[in-house]
Formats: sequence, structure tokens, C-alpha cells
Amino acid sequence: NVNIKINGIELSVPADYTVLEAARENGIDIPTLCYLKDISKTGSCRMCIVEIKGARALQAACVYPVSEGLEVMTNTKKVRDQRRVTLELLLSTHEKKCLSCIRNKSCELQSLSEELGVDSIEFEGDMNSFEIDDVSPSIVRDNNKCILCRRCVNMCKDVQTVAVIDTMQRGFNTRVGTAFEKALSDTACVNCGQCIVSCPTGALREKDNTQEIWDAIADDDKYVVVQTAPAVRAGLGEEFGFPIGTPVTGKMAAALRRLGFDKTFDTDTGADLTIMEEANELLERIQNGGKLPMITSCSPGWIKFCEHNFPDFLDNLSSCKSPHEMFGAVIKSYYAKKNNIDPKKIFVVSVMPCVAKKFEAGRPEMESDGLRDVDAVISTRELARMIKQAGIMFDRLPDEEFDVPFERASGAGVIFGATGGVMEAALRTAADTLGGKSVEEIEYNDVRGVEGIKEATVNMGGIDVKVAVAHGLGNARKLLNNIREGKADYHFIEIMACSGGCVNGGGQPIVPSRLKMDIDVRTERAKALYSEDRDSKIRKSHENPDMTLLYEDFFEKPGSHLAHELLHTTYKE
Ligand code: HC0
Repeated sequence: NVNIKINGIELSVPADYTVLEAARENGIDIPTLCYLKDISKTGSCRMCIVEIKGARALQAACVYPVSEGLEVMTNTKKVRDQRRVTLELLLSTHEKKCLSCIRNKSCELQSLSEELGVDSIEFEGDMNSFEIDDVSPSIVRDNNKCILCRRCVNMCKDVQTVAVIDTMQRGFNTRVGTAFEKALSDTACVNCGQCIVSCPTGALREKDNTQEIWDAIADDDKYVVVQTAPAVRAGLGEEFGFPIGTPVTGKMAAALRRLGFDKTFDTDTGADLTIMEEANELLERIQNGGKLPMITSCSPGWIKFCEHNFPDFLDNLSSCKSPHEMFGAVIKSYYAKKNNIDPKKIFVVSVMPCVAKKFEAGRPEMESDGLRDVDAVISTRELARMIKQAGIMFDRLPDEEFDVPFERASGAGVIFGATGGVMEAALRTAADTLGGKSVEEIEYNDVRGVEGIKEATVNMGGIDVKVAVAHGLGNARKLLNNIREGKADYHFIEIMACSGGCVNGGGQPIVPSRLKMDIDVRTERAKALYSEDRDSKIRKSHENPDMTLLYEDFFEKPGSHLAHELLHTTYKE
């Protein structure tokens, strides 16, 4: 530790801290804009400037290291005046259409303006006018609202190692763009949307599909079925003032019903079905010399990353469609038949913590019998918007159940939404099958948590099954390079495109960057899922009676001909 003084207060702080970290930890808030914990640290926006005794100029607290005897002032007139001028200069070229902006009231530029007391725009000059890129099915880029903080760039480049956006040109013409100014959808962008949740303003947002859903609900000819992903319940409450990590499953089901959907189902049921198929596929590959390691295929950002960067691993992907796609196919086949509904009239809506799911739903692979498995995808944020538009007072809703016949899902299905969850769910089922008995120890702690790459060896029925879990595409790249170079070897790998898994997906509520300094959003939201799993009566996918029924009634057995037709696919180079 070193001894420092901030605003005259004596503090002892770890020697590797920055001034920003030291201040924050001791209850002194310094405004930031370009800083994003663990992701973006450039000191370029100058909002976090502070006075350092003995230094000639004001210094950026986010990059200034502490040292023995350092004296810092965070709130002098000089600091406040300079921050305000910097902010006003930023505002001078910013498109100030706040009322109609998607980030109205959640914009960090807007809240800084309020906080620093900007009551008039001193500098009005030339404005750039950029074309909006809204070609992608997942992401809209509007450079007119960009403040060049580079948080998206660093996320895309350093964390995801996708690197399809960067700053280009110079001076007044500086902008964030793609190579040759192509549309995002014409690049190797994987649609993960981590750029969106990194953006402090409305320069990046999801493609909004809510109108399509309203139209479908209003159409009497359509039978509109909604399903919600595991991670949505762990994030949706934040949009309505609940603390981060509050599960709101029952209120969410109630809200969906009040929005007018004909049936409200849970993607967790689809997750159970995926495990039935995927565990079976894994055992087949292990026992019959199939392609190993088998790699999960439910994260569409990861699939696209694999296609662009690791095409040599395409045969390693599980042939399982992702749970919501599987479930869509089941709704339009089994459910339609059982209830005598023309599948052509069924409109399946998936509510996902993910914007890549919008892209996935449109992929040619995701249809059965000429019908799309899923017709539209909205993010957690879009669902929150619909609930608000409908005048539903979310916090006052009762807790309700999902609809029959799919009202039951296992705890294994719920934890899909956190990194390691798909692996753990698969292990619970594979261990029982390989061992020939019900294994009681079902919490696989080695694959839980936010460490970038996790490994475990699990003995099942005498076989040592080696597994690994990677989340965030930079970690996936590392893991796959290790395999390519012969440094690592596994039977089964789970990869999720977003750090922390779906709970931290690009479609989840946006958490202000300053709050991210205090809590790990991934961990808090994951807790909501693990607690729901712990409270579940059924905690293994194969013990879900709805699965037994579904196989008895329809699919016969995992990996059957019909299962392959409806629930599996392949990705080709
Ligand atoms: Fe996920 Fe899913 S768990 S990808 O992470 O597999 O988005 O939550 O819905 O489909 O179930 C996202 C979350 C899902 C799917 C499930 C999987």
C-alpha cells in the first residue's frame, strides 16, 4: 500500500491503483466518460481530470497511478471549470435530439451535463452529418451521436478480438467506422452487441423490432407465442428500479400475458430439450469416435465468430440448434398439432438478452418445413419498452406462472444464462446417463464464475471427461488457439460470445459505467439464476416430466430422425 491524500483526506491504498480507483473506493466520485472498467482506459475525454500537487497540468484520474505521498484535489474551481468547458465542446458537435433518443434518461453525456451544471451550450459551430448504418438485423450505428470515447472500439478490439470498428480520419472528421466504410453487416461483425452496452450515448443501439410484435398481437389471424430466455429474468427488473440481480420471473410472465400474447412460454424448456439432444450427441461422439472436442452452438455471436475466424472448428460445433430455435420448431410442430392450430398462423417471438439472436433467427438454417422457427426477436430492453408503452406497472404485478403444457423447466435450463451454465446442465445429464444412476452432487463449481477460461475433469462412469468453458470472444480465441497448437485437449467446450454469458448480453439493460466500477454486473445477475436453480424442484433436464412427455409423444428419443429434422442443423464454410 501507499499513503496518499485526496481532498485533504489521508488514505492508504494499494500501490497499483489509479487515482480514480483510490478515490472511488473511498467514497469520492470523479466523473468519467471514456473510461470503462477493465475495458477502456485511455484518459482521452478529460472528464476525470484532477489537480495533482506539483504537476504542471491537470491529470486524468483514470490513468494516473498513485504513489507514496501523492496529493490530489478532485473538486477545485479549476477542475470544475475545465470539466465543464470540455463537456460543452463535446456537446457543440453532438446531435442533441435527446427527446427522441433511445438513450434519453440513460445517456451518460446527458447525466454529466446535468451533474456539471451545463445550462447553455456556449459553443455552436459546424456539425458533421453522418449516414446512419441500420442495415444489420442486430445493431444500428448513428455517428451523429458518437462522442468518440472509443469504448465500443476497445470492447470490439480488445475484449472480443473482433475488431471491425475503429476510429478513422482526423481532426473534425474523426469518426468511428469500419474498413472501407462498409455497413456493419458486410464485415466480420458477430452481432454480439457488446458495443451497444459499452456506448455512453445513443450512437449504438439495437435494431428495434417492437412494432412488428405490436402488429402481430393486433392481428386476429395470428396466434402469437412468446418465449423468454433464461437471462432475461435476471436483467429485466433493472428497467423498473429493482436492484441488479433481482430475479423477476413471475412478474415477467404476468407482464407478457398482459401485453396480449396468446401463450407465454419459457425458453428454459427449450434449454432442457437442448440438453437432452446435446448430452446425447456428446456421449455418441465420445463412445463412437466422433469429432471432439464438441463445442456448444447456442451463442449466435460465437457461431459467426467461428465461421469467420475458426472455420476449421465448424465440424466441432454441436449440431443442436439453440434452445429458442428448438423451442420455436417444437411450438410450430408438436404444439400446433396437439392444439389443432395451423402452424402458418403461429408467430413465435423470442425475448432475448442478446441482439445476435435477431441475426440468428433470420439465418437460412433456422427453419423447418418452410416455416421460420422463430419469427421475431426482441431484447430485454425492447420488452421493457413495450411494458412501459402498455402502461403496465411492472412492480405492482403479481407473480404468475408460464403457460401449460410447458410451465415446468429444470434448474439446469435456468443456469444456461450464465457462463458455464450450459456445460453444467449438460454434465448433470451426461453424468447420470454414463454412470447409469442419478448423481447427487450436481453443482459443478469449477465451471462457474467469471474467470475467462475455466477447465475441469469430470469422471463419469469410469471415463474422465475433460471440459472447458470460455466466455467473451477474446477468451474463446485463446482457448481455440491452444487447441490448434496442440497445447490443450478436451472432450467438450462451452463458448459464449459475451463475457459472463447471456446475463451480460448485448440486449440486456444498460448499466452506467460508474456503477460498473462498484459491482460486477455479470456476477450479480448470475446469482439470480443460480438461486432460481437451487430453489427448483427439478434440477436436471432429463428429469423434467415435460421432456419425458415430449419424447414419448413426439420425438421418440434424443437424436431420432424427427429430432434431427427439427432440432439440429449444420454450419458449413
Ligand atoms: Fe442465452 Fe440460450 S442461454 S443463448 O445464453 O443456449 O441469448 O439467456 O436464450 O437459445 O436457453 C441468450 C440466455 C438463451 C438460447 C437458452 C442457449
